[in-house]
Amino acid sequence: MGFGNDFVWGAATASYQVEGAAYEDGKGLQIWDVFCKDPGNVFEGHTGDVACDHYHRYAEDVKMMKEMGLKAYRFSISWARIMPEGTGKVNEKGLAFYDALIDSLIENGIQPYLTLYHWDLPYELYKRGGWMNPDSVNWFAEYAKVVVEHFSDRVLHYFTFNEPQCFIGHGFLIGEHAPGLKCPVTDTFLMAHHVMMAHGKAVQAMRAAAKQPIQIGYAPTGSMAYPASNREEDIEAAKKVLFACPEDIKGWAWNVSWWSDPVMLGSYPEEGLKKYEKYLPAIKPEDLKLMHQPLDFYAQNIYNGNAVRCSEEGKPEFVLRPVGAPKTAIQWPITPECLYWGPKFLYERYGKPIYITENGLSCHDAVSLDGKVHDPNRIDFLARYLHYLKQAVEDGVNVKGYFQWSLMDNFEWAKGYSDRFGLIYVDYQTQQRIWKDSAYWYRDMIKENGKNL
Ligand code: IFM
Repeated sequence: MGFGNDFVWGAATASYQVEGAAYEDGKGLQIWDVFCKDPGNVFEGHTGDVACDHYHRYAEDVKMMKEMGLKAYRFSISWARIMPEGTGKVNEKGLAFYDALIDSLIENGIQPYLTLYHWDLPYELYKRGGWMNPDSVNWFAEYAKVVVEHFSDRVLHYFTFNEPQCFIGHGFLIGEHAPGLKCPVTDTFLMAHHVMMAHGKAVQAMRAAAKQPIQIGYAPTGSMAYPASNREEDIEAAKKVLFACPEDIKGWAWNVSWWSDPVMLGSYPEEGLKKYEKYLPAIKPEDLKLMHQPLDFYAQNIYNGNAVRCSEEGKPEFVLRPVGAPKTAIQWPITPECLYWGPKFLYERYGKPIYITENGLSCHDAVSLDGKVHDPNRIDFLARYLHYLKQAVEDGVNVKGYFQWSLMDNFEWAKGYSDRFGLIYVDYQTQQRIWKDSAYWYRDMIKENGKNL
């Protein structure tokens, strides 16, 4: 068995992390353009002004994707590039860039998978209150309509939001990401409510505007939980933890069920409604109805997880990782099991085909004396994680595709260029792309459709 012949092997990026051309061709400002200007916000004052210069080098990048055998490329649209003020006027030059990228992908046999929002809120909308403003629901739907009207003759797969956990949690609660605010918890629940309504309204607008049937999903993230053993009690304990609502209120956004239940099931989780009661906005039945639009698939970004067991008292408890357990350069734990149990639990709960829309790691990559980039740790990571994903598929989890994060090294938000997540190494001084060993490994793995995993 294993992966079906139609399994979608891909790689992902996001607009601000790779495009550059931050002030070109009529693009409007977005919150990261502004945030990066202030000393101290981003590692060593890095910005995404140039990033990987994908805006000018997309043709070369698509060529690499083809050589790698990618079936699909997941990228995001910069909202402010095509609607400089967020609403109203459309910037034809912005559309032209994505037209050229999409056409080039299709000519090379690579399916475009388009994310509407990967964290770069137009600055003009931020000035109007951003996600705090109830009008944000309509702004996002208007933008979604423009995108689908224009691209749905060629693009069939869409994601509304990428990782709402991060852009609300890191951006508006902890303040480590743009726009760098530490808002009251109450405000962040209101923003989350609007984001999920915006998702729903956008889905309606997209279906109405589509020139042919399109497929739409949603791409949240979260730490997975996996059982410490195959005991039934441990499996149940892990599942409980995965969908639990965190106690730590400042960490509430790091939550799977709060962000996914309304969208996938039409209700907020009971546990969260009780726990977070004093912070919540008025929740109207029609809001939940709007959030809960029929979707074609569920997507999840999965990087790591925690082992959980059932304690002697019958309660879920985390199992400490052994001293010296492996971790990535960015200090995230390496826990391949999460790519079996995460999709399995999510599929059981939400019942939709699943895409893994991000998975990967940063390594301390460097060009060696032989001019190559040797990254055995990335190959080992991928082999282990994909082995578990394959098992999930074999056990009946309907996984449609997998997108490696990331196609190439890029701007890692507050960490600037200090963390390298790519299959392709980018020399930021010359913009030279160098295939890491893992890129060749990924190419070969795709060629054999994961048979040797
Ligand atoms: O680079 C990010 C991406 O933008 C969102 N998901 C996690 C990646 C690695 O941190």
